Amino acid sequence: MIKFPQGFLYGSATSAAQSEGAASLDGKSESTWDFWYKEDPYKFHNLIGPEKTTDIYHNYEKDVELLEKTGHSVFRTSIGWSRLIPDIDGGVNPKAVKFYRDYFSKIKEKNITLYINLFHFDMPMYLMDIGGWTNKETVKAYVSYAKKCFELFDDLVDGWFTFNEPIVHVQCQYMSGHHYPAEVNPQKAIQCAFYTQLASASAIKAYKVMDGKKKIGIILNLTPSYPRSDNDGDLKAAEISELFNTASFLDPSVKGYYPKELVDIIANEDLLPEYTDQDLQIIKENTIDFLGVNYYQPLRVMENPYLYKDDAMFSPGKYYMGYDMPGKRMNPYRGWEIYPKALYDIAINIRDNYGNIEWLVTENGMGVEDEERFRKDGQIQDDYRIEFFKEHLYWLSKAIEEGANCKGYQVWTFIDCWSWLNAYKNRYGLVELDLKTGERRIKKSGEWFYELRKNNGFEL
Ligand code: BGP
Repeated sequence: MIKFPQGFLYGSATSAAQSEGAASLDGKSESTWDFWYKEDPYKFHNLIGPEKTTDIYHNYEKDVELLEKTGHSVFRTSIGWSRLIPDIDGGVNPKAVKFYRDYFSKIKEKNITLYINLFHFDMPMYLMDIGGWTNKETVKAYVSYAKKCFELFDDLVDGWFTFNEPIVHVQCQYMSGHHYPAEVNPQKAIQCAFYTQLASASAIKAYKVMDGKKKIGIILNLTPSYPRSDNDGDLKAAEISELFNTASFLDPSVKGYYPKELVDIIANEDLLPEYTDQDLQIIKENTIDFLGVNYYQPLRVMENPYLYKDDAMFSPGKYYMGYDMPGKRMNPYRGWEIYPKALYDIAINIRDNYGNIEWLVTENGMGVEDEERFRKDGQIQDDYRIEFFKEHLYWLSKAIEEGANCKGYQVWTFIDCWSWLNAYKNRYGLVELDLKTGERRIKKSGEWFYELRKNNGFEL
């Protein structure tokens, strides 16, 4: 039997844009996703956009009952910035306040720990129009939005997160084309990363100035970089990949400063962002109280064996390349490697190199296509998902036994939700969503999760 410490939290996470629906109702203005879908619907799987998503907006009363039925003791969602503050003038939308207060109160009535995240990839379009995270004005707007959230909802919230996976909006907006404005521009990517970090630290500062008493942190997707071999070139590649993919947000968030080796690389490439000494001071003085870790897949890397043209556009690929390891275990639907032991490695890294700061798993899960084929007697028998959870929990429990300061485990996700460009292609939920009728049905994994929480552990 694998057991967890007393008080260990079990639950799931979602985000506003992926679960609420009602994207153009009750005063909400467009986010980048609403705008992009209107401009280019063919980018989205089966042409399904963010308008409806799971429609928690209209169903939250019943959905909160399902949180209880699937054993949740913790839940995380985000606030839709363009729902709460629909305009650049900064005025609050009273209908949004009512919705979030009702929704959050319902969760609290069930005695569920509630973590609220302020930014999960859904930038208001009125701020994207001025450059989004590449413009310092957005940092100012974000801090004023964060303060409003603290004033309006702090009494209902048990912990705050400033951002979800900030490296994703950096890479996807300005390197890979997966998020609007889908540019390839390394200078903007670096500026976007820096202003995002500054925004996070500034929101923490604002919360402390308001004498906020709850924990405040950031959620990072930690993807350990494993080298192809023990050869120097591969080891160096893994080290640099860690700097870009892990330390870039983890170090300033936990330690208050960027690793010198990373700054040197960026300076060498002549790509340092605009910053002031005061900005660095804010980052230094406002580190996080606790950390959220999203984990899905590891990175496998090798040295780049090719010559890099002197005038080639910068890309971290100059310093390391992805390594397609033969025989790796895959989730073929999402195209992600499954490697549960990485969760142990992450935990040990946090324990040994980041002061063993308090943290919890804020996302872990398996997206599978066409789950209909696993239906038996009306219920989706997602045994593969239960196995996936068990294996990750096994490695997590081992790390906790060895002193890791992990306080909980949240899966992605509660009810099948909309996944950015993949829309509803891969399903992750403990609860099935019937896209045609909107009906919700608990999957086998949802029942298993209830037992997991009840027993504070599981039979291997
Ligand atoms: C994380 C995001 C989530 C969620 C999840 C699954 O990176 O924080 O928003 O979408 O990944 O990924 P996907 O939806 O792309 O399959």
